[in-house]
Amino acid sequence: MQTGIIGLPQVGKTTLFRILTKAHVDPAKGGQETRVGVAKVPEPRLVELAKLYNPKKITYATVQYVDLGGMQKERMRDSLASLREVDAIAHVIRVFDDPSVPHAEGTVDPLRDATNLELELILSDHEQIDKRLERLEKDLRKKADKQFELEKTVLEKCKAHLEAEKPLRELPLTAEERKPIGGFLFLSQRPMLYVLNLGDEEAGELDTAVERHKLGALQGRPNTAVVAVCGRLEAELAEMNDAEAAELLASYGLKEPGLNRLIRATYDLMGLTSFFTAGEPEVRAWTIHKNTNAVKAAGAIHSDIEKGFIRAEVVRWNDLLAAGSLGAAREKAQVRLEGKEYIVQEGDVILFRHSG
Ligand SMILES: Nc1nc2c(ncn2[C@@H]2O[C@H](COP(=O)(O)OP(=O)(O)OP(=O)(O)O)[C@@H](O)[C@H]2O)c(=O)[nH]1
Ligand SMILES: [Mg+2]
Repeated sequence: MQTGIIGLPQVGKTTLFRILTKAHVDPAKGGQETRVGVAKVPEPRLVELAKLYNPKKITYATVQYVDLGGMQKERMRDSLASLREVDAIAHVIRVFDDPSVPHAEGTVDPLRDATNLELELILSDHEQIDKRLERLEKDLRKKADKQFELEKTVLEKCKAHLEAEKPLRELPLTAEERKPIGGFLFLSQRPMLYVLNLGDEEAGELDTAVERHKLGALQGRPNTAVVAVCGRLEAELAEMNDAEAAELLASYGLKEPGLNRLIRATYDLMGLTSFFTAGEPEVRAWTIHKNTNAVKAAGAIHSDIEKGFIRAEVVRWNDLLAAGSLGAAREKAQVRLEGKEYIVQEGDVILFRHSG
């Protein structure tokens, strides 16, 4: 699962990418190159669980980010084409004011930038739908076909939605409607994370950034999330040791880096969630799609465990912590035996029993 980082030139994409993925980025390479990196999903509960097991290893869940470079007007088409590969989009929007950093549009106007880029996605999908509809109509004139009829109906519904300048991620579709258009990689259908890149001076007021900058229009929409970060400040944090970073955060009245919230928001938008496994060798978070059943979740660990699945022993992470060990949790009847169809819940600690 990949999230593509996009935005106008010089809004702070690479700064964010670098700190998200702790990647070393050669500044001399400029803004045009695509970079892929992996970010750890912050999970304080893993550290808590590790206190029970003293494991050799703690393994975090990860998400991949792709820095797609700036969306210059003249190469918009190329930029959009590379977006088809990603599962979600993080649009970095410049809110910080800094005369030494040039702005592609001349002035800082976050809502304008968000709206304009959204329109590009909408136009690209509209064009793709128009082409497909033309083709479908031709084929349907030659011979009736139920599948094609259904596809046409759904595409027309999508088209009307796009013509109202609304992205497809906000169009509710039934499972049946989704099927015939599943093969199209519509851009405006991707979950969208708006990343507001604020100036350092706003670090203490991240929670109210949306209101202060009158960006309420971006919030509360389906398959969309908004997070505020201070890109440059976060970059400074990333260079410090833990104690220094904690001190700087505290001086701004912050408990954790904004990046943690950003990564969690991405994870959530992509419909992902985690369960844990815990033992002496390793305490680990595993990534699954929400609403995954136990046998499929076992497959996230190893296909052999999925194949030989007998049952899952499941305990809530906080019950396990409070009990102090799996044995103690069993005695308190907090460990449930679940079968293949059990829907794994966020924060479950699972021990899979399997044959082979
Ligand atoms: N004042 C201020 N400057 C920032 C902030 N975030 C990034 N910058 C600066 O803005 C400039 C561009 O940052 P990048 O991260 O390279 O931006 P980009 O979006 O990757 O740029 P391109 O790849 O060229 O499109 C750099 O000089 C950063 O130091 C911020 O929060 N505040
Ligand atoms: Mg860049």
